[in-house]
Amino acid sequence: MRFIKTAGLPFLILGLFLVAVTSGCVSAPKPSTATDQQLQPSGQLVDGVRVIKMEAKKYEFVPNPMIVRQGEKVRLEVTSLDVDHGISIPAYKISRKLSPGKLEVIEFTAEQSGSFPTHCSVFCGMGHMGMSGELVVLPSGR
Ligand SMILES: [Cu+2]
Repeated sequence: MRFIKTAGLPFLILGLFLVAVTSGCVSAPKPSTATDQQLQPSGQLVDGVRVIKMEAKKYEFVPNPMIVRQGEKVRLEVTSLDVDHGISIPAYKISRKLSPGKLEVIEFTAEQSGSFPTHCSVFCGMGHMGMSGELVVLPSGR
């Protein structure tokens, strides 16, 4: 047991964590982080599709971050409330122009987990460069 008490302990914890994650076992002990508890998927599930109604306006996206689960089919329903904007999520090869008042529907499958930057892709004014956000794809195996 001396091995476990010394250098082995971090690896033991990591191993348990990996087993819990990869097995998809909900009840297995797993280090709980603030992130796990705070992040709830955005929008709602409609017929198995994660539907998120989004607004773009000077100079933000709402909601931000958008949170989905890995493997989900996602439908973003995005509308600009003021001027021309764009929404770009490079990691998912998504780029769409947003005209004021016009609903844009963007569909994709959240295959890759992680945190991915999003940004406005159409110049919209002085705050354009700061108009960014984040897509968070929670790993499956919750
Ligand atoms: Cu912009």
